[in-house]
Amino acid sequence: MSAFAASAQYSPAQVNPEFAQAVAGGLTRKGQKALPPSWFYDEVGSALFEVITVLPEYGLTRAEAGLLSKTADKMMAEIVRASGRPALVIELGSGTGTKTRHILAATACYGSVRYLPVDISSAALDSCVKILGAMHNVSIHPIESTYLDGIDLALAHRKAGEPALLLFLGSTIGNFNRGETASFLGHIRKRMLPGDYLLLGADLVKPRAKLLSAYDDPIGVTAAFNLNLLARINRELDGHFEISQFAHEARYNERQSRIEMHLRSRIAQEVRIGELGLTIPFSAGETIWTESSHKFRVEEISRIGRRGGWSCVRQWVDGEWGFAETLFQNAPGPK
Ligand code: AVI
Repeated sequence: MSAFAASAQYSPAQVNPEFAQAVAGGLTRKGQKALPPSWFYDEVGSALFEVITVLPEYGLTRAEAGLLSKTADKMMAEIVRASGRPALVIELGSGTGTKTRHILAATACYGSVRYLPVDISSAALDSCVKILGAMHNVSIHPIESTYLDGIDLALAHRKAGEPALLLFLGSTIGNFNRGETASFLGHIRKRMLPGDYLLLGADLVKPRAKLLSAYDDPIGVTAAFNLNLLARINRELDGHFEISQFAHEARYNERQSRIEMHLRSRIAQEVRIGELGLTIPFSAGETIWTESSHKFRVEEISRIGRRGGWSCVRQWVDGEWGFAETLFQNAPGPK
């Protein structure tokens, strides 16, 4: 692609100041260049992620959907018996909400439900409304926001005495730094009331080869998902990345039990980003770290929740792929 072709797609009307700031900060920092994974999900990235979820090598989403379809009715009966019907279901990083259907259907059996998906991607929220919009007894109120602000906005919909159920599915918790997970769950809990629930989906540690093919699939969908971040910079920030001069790379860090995704510069090059007024130098082989995807042990998940102040109610495990769904409650007690 020529520099002209790269900037020809650029549309100045699209500049998002937070994206501009994240790119400028991540590409000019000393040492390892990095971009936060939350910026993967523009319209193209969200569509590519949907394709990833049906790849034979990426069993995560299928495993979670299978677990939820088997357990949602029993889980909801247990919640209703203990605390009453959760008329408010909030989901963080909802994506298109496909796997959420099982939970909503089980909840809607007991009466009407207000479903509040929270996502920073308007594209993901649009398809969530399309996919789940026609469910019986379910009204959808999408919230385009970061997670913590989104929870506050969503909880403003609570009527007195209603328990809320917060969903954090798809192992998005794995995209946080390990040191931040317990404190993030603690920040969530402090926003909620005693008796509220959290359902957390987390991918489990599994053999290196299985993980590497899940994050470096043979037909290159994950590579396209990763490289789209550079294409997004071209489109939205007048970037001049030659996409073919970067390669997708997935590494497994055994010590940290995490997949690390990088974009490797194939040559020494300089890349101009017009909207930022920056020219970014790359040495041959240098990488931009774009995502960490942590994998957990079952007992580690309940421990992290407890460190965030939650009580573990129950866990369900899919042993075939290796995925766990954990139901926590914000038990009454000291805040
Ligand atoms: C959204 N998140 C949990 C996915 C994951 O597995 O970490 C994103 C993803 N990255 C590459 N493939 C899928």
